[in-house]
Amino acid sequence: MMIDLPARPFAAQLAGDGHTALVVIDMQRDFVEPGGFGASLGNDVTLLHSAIAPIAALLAAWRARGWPVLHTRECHLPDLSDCPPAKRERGHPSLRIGEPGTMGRLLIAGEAGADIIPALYPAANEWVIDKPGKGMFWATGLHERLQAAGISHLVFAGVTTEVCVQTSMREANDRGYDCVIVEDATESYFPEFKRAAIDMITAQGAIVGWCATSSQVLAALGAGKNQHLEP
Ligand code: TIU
Repeated sequence: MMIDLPARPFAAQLAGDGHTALVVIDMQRDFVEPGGFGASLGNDVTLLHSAIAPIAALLAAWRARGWPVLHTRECHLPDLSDCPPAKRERGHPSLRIGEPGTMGRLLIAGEAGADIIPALYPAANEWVIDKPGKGMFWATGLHERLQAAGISHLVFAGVTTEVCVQTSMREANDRGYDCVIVEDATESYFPEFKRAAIDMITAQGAIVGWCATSSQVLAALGAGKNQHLEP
């Protein structure tokens, strides 16, 4: 069963019967809360907060259907053996990956900051993919898991639009998945970069994929407004 979805630049389809996964990228305290990695780079983390309620609504709709949900976390092993020096040494952050912040060591698996924010915390049956890169396929084995689960379509939410969301969506597109980014369920520290990333993704006949709003996705799923949850 295919589900029609009004979208940009033209109508899309989602695969029903659990073949469309909701992908929530890196809604971690380290990006969304003060004192984490995002703040260490000089960013205003409050710019990401408007995505939380739309993501909660999408999670509720997927959970109500028993459809697959996957959450990613950008993080590294405590010994940093999976963190290339080029990544750790880049730029002039106030703290580097692995250094102690107010939520533990920045972007280190198992630390409080690397975990998902409470409002969007994964359910026990949902996939949680720890990824050392910006993209969700590098060094994760995710493609094989998605293939084994029969997942053909991916609906993207999370942060940040032009970094980990865009990288993951491009990687997914190259692996043959049909991808939709949910405009109000993704955010960036740079509003102009969010706009540009979505424009790039959808240009040239949806060259990377489609863009829809959370209301369009929920309506297409028949979820209706009563599925909206407060964060
Ligand atoms: N800095 C920034 O915009 N993003 C990241 O470093 N990672 C993610 O996007 N998750």
